[in-house]
Amino acid sequence: AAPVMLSRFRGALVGSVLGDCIGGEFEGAVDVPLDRVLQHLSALEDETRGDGILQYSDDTAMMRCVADSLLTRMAFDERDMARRFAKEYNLAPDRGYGSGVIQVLRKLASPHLKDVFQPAQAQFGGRGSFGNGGAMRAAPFALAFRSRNDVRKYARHGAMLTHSCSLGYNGAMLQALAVHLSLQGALALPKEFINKLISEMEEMEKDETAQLDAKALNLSDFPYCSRLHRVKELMDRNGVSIEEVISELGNGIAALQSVPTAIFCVLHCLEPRDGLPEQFGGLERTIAYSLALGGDTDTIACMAGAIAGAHYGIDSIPQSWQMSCEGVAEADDLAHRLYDLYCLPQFEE
Ligand code: R7I
Ligand code: MG
Ligand code: MG
Repeated sequence: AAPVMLSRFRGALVGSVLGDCIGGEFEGAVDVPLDRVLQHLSALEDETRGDGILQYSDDTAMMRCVADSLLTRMAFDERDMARRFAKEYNLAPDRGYGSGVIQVLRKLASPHLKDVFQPAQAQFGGRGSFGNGGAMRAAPFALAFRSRNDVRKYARHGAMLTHSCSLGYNGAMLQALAVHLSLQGALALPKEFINKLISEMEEMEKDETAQLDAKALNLSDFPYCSRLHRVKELMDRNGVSIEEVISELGNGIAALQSVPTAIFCVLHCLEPRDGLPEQFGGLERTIAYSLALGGDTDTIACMAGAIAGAHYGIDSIPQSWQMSCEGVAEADDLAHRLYDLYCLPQFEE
């Protein structure tokens, strides 16, 4: 039976934290043999290691700021969200933040700052960051807002607090929309799911700024659309190798090289796959597969975990995995509260 909505909400945020914590092991690794991934995952069943042994990184730290802000303000409030990012960074600066974004976070801490979007705009010679830091924390926007328009709009604004390049915030919108569709059960029809994402991104990438950024960065006109078309081709292909996925989609720290990749991981793992344990459910397969790609594993697994968790629900996540990761109980609590907010009629608008 399809999971109920609350279970999907919990699956999305817990799945995201799990991907971050479990994926941290291989972040930056070039070659990750599947054996090593499976070894790492089976070690999670060892109860003698202690609870919450795998720590979360900036991905989860910032996701929690997004959720806390939306819950406290019961709306998107850019100043409040910016303040939470800065405060969180100041309290725990060693969570593995991107080397550029820490400058933004320091500036956001200033009480004299008038425009909270300005520090992000000053990044990388004025174009802004195209890193995946906006996308990695985008899931709560899909849980807080019902209308697709709001999910789009606020996921974009939320990302722009640190990522003002269109490649950065469009990646965040794509991730939030993937979670939004998954919550609604759209992954039951994988082809339609990817087609919907492609048509969403066509609208976004028509935008003049997006076109200019793509040109300036020597990319094709519709960079996200073209990656999503590759995702679709790879879905149809039999026996696609890890090497092909990496060369077609990427596994890097840029949003363009990781958001479509995370979406592919979810789609590819809807079915059992050779090399992955038979007893694994879909969410376990998705996280295992994301890790095997190497590169930005914590973030790709975090984004894939959010989309997959929204599809399979909380009951698909092994207790031993939940016990092994820091911050699972807090993520589960945020999911419950976002669900209550989502159910409020006055927040629907
Ligand atoms: O995007 P961001 O928050 O980093 C997120 C990643 C995730 O993998 C986390 O798990 C964490 O490890 O970091 O941080 P940014 O500093 O904005 O971007 C990340 C990196 O992308 C930067 O440090 C740059 O190396 C690169 N980058 C760019 N390089 C050149 N020109 C991002 N934008 C640009 C650019 O415009
Ligand atoms: Mg990280
Ligand atoms: Mg990362």
